Amino acid sequence: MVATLDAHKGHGRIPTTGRGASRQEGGKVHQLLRLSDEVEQALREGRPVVACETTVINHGPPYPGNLELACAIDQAVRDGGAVPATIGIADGHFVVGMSDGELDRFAGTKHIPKASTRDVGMILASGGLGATTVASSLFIADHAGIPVLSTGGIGGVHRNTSVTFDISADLMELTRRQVAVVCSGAKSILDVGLTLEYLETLGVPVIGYRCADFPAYYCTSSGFPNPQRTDELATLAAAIDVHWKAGATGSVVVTSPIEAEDALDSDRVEQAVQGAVQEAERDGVHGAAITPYLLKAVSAATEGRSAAASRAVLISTAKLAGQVARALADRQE
Ligand code: PSU
Ligand code: MN
Repeated sequence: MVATLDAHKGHGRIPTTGRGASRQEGGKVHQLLRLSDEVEQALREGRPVVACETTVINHGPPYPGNLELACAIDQAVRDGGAVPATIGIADGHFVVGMSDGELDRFAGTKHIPKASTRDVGMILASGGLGATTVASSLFIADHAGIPVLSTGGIGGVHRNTSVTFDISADLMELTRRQVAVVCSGAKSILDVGLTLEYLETLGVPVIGYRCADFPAYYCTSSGFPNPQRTDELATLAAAIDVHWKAGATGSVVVTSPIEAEDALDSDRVEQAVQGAVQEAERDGVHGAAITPYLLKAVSAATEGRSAAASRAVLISTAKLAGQVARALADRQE
């Protein structure tokens, strides 16, 4: 059984911050949302919920490894103290919170289209499946009233962007939605320096939790510092909450690196990324296809070690996201 969102109106997350503007637009989007009973109930009771994307599952490790990964991410959110809400598009709806059967469908169906924000209308209308990116998951989480999203690494400014103009929609969506995004920095395939510059331009706070450096997904450091840092969960939750209470309309990025023993060597990853970028150019890969292509190429070049690192990152950020969601919920009591 799934619940529609009507019961959720006016409930759930922190009403004082006024986020989820679309909920005031006649509630039309609510008809498109399909929340699991567990997620709907948790939101109604003001309990912590964490949104998770599905691109990382469908375009991640081969089945059934990706199903096992999705379940491990869910469990990590629970270990952190929150209810996991895996997001995807199916049967003309935004699915928010998946049953085991739905997770299996998203993991086991080959090549579900990667759905960024601009794609959601076509995919909803088609009635087919869509694997949500950070951008579209933010869009949907915000509509559903979920204040925290967990991912491995956000998208950002791609390398060679002066030629390709390729800047992930994840960055723009961070300015439109009020969600705390817990991640291990940005993907190493990107230009991390330019990504940080762009986040500054967009007014998106980037706060390192117990880390000085902005991480680079599989690596503990990108070589760039986090613009801000705190080592206290309560301070982190306060910073996020007050950012919104002050009237800021965008998201907050929280970074936490992969554990040192799971991390890959930065020089080795950089070498692999440079090789992969050249291969992508040679093969004429660009647009939405570039991120999955580069991640796969790096995985091959590191003899699959990046797959294990990616798993470790996703699990550690999911656990912290659960803790952040709980700390945010505690502030509303
Ligand atoms: N993990 C993968 N493949 C992907 C992504 C993650 O194995 O494509 C994603 C994330 O969902 C992220 C998105 O939000 O790529 C960014 O892609 P782009 O640069 O096309 O905006
Ligand atoms: Mn792009």
